Amino acid sequence: MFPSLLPLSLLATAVCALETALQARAEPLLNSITRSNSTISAAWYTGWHARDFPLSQVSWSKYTHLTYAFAITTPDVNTLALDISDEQLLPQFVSLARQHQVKSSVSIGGWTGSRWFSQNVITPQNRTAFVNTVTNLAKKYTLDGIDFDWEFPGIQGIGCNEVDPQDTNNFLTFLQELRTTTTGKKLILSAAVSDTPWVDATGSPSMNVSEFSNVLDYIAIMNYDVRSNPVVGAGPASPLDDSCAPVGARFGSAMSAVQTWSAAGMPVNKIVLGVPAYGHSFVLTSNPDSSSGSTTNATLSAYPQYNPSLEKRGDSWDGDGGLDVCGVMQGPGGVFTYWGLKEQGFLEQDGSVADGIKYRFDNCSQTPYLYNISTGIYVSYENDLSYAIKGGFIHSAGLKGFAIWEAGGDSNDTLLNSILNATQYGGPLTSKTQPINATSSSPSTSLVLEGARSMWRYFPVALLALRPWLA
Ligand SMILES: *[C@@H]1O[C@H](CO)[C@@H](O)[C@H](O)[C@H]1NC(C)=O
Ligand SMILES: *[C@@H]1O[C@H](CO)[C@@H](O)[C@H](O)[C@H]1NC(C)=O
Ligand SMILES: *[C@@H]1O[C@H](CO)[C@@H](O)[C@H](O)[C@H]1NC(C)=O
Ligand SMILES: *[C@@H]1O[C@H](CO)[C@@H](O)[C@H](O)[C@H]1NC(C)=O
Ligand SMILES: *[C@@H]1O[C@H](CO)[C@@H](O)[C@H](O)[C@H]1NC(C)=O
Ligand SMILES: *[C@@H]1O[C@H](CO)[C@@H](O)[C@H](O)[C@H]1NC(C)=O
Ligand SMILES: *[C@@H]1O[C@H](CO)[C@@H](O)[C@H](O)[C@H]1NC(C)=O
Ligand SMILES: *[C@@H]1O[C@H](CO)[C@@H](O)[C@H](O)[C@H]1NC(C)=O
Ligand SMILES: CC(=O)N[C@H]1CO[C@H](CO)[C@@H](O)[C@@H]1O
Repeated sequence: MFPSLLPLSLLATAVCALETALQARAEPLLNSITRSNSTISAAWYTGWHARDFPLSQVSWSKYTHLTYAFAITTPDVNTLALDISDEQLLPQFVSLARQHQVKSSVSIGGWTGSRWFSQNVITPQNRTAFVNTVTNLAKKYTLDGIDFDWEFPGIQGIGCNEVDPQDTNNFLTFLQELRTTTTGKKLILSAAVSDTPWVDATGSPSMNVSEFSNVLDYIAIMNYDVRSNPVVGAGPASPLDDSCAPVGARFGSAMSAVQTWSAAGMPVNKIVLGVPAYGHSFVLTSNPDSSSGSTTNATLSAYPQYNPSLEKRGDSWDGDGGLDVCGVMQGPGGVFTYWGLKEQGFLEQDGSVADGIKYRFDNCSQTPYLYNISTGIYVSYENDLSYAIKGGFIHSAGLKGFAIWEAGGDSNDTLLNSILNATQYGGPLTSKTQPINATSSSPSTSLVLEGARSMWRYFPVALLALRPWLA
């Protein structure tokens, strides 16, 4: 009996190894990628896209945090508004998140929902009332966190927000008070921010935000919707770097944003990089292909001339335009989600560039562009490569992680897998992914105004809005 045991156990070992090998082959490495406990992998989930992107399609195991958008501010400091459909969906969102050990937050504000932040925090009485309103929301839905997406303290956003020079100070005082409450102590508090710090009472980016870092768990820098300059040409909407961009086209980048925020006292390990799962399109006014028909990508110009007052509808999530919450008529957003680029024929199902579409990877911004020469449509977007490079930057700069706007924009987890892997293990080596030093001069106010804007992303009605980056 005994001698036969050895061969049997060897056989078992061999079968086991074979099974493992087969599994590895059957299951691509990408599918084995999961979240890490040491970095944040986050995304916003939008209630208004729930029909097309139901909760069941969320890749819960790859996220550490998911944020439901949005609860919006109202003229009544005692009320934060949720759509009726959100009131129904939010409990399911929270429950699914909990089942998957994902932290759930609700984001307050957004491009169209920030109108009343200012007066909600403007006096001690209102701050106390608003602290109550926020903690009640958290308790009602048993949330792990609250995300503040005030666009923007001290700066007019969509056009009809209440704004006060003391907004940033009042916001801080409000957060400090929130932290003194039993509920507020336990909440994960985050803020979605632009490429430059909130402005101080003089309207300049704050030079010292260290007090915010004491009350917030992290900030998510919205390095997207970065505008283009019609004089220079259509550029990247989410550049990793812009120090190498043409003069007149430097409106903020992931690297400049991290430098500026950390120089103002926000520790890099409290900075999450916000990344877009969508691209912006432009209608070109000249052929960017100087080779007239040759297949060489390299002849495509990086900053083609475009018509700043013309925007065509992007994918099926993009709107045709209409009145925004301020009553101003807006055209279509010209926005394509990553899957929308497949839907609209720019990309193949596997993410490769479709026949007849031209592709360029910009080595300054480290982002790709697509061109349909026959329609003159140019799209600045994100792919697995630009996401891997951004993930590599997060890794080498020691940031806290990433947050994707929005979970439903990805396709087959291509973008998510790429940034998740690179955030944990490092990205492709480029000159852009080296650690950066947090020493930066103070940016100009215009940079804030022109930098990462939020626009269309927020709320159904916001889908109608936009194009302010053209302003
Ligand atoms: C991550 O954290 C979860 C929950 O705290 C724990 O169950 C799991 O073992 C951790 N995973 C790793 C790889 O540390
Ligand atoms: C405080 O909140 C109330 C109720 O929401 C609002 O009517 C009032 O205008 C706010 N106070 C200020 C000074 O804005
Ligand atoms: C920033 O503000 C904090 C708290 O007020 C203070 O302790 C710190 O010295 C300030 N940092 C700089 C560089 O001024
Ligand atoms: C153009 O870019 C596409 C997409 O990356 C690539 O497949 C193709 O090989 C490139 N063509 C040339 C001539 O470099
Ligand atoms: C480019 O646009 C034209 C006109 O809309 C369209 O017919 C064509 O299919 C597009 N090309 C690709 C590769 O999608
Ligand atoms: C981009 O590539 C061009 C051509 O290879 C090179 O001259 C330029 O220095 C590169 N720029 C950056 C920022 O790496
Ligand atoms: C993950 O990142 C490592 C390091 O950059 C790379 O070698 C590997 O190919 C990546 N894996 C996947 C599945 O993308
Ligand atoms: C960053 O700082 C280190 C140490 O202060 C210095 O040696 C290095 O040259 C700096 N790197 C850059 C890119 O400025
Ligand atoms: C390459 C790949 O796996 N593509 C799939 C992505 O997902 C869609 C549906 O969600 C499939 O149709 C594609 O085949």
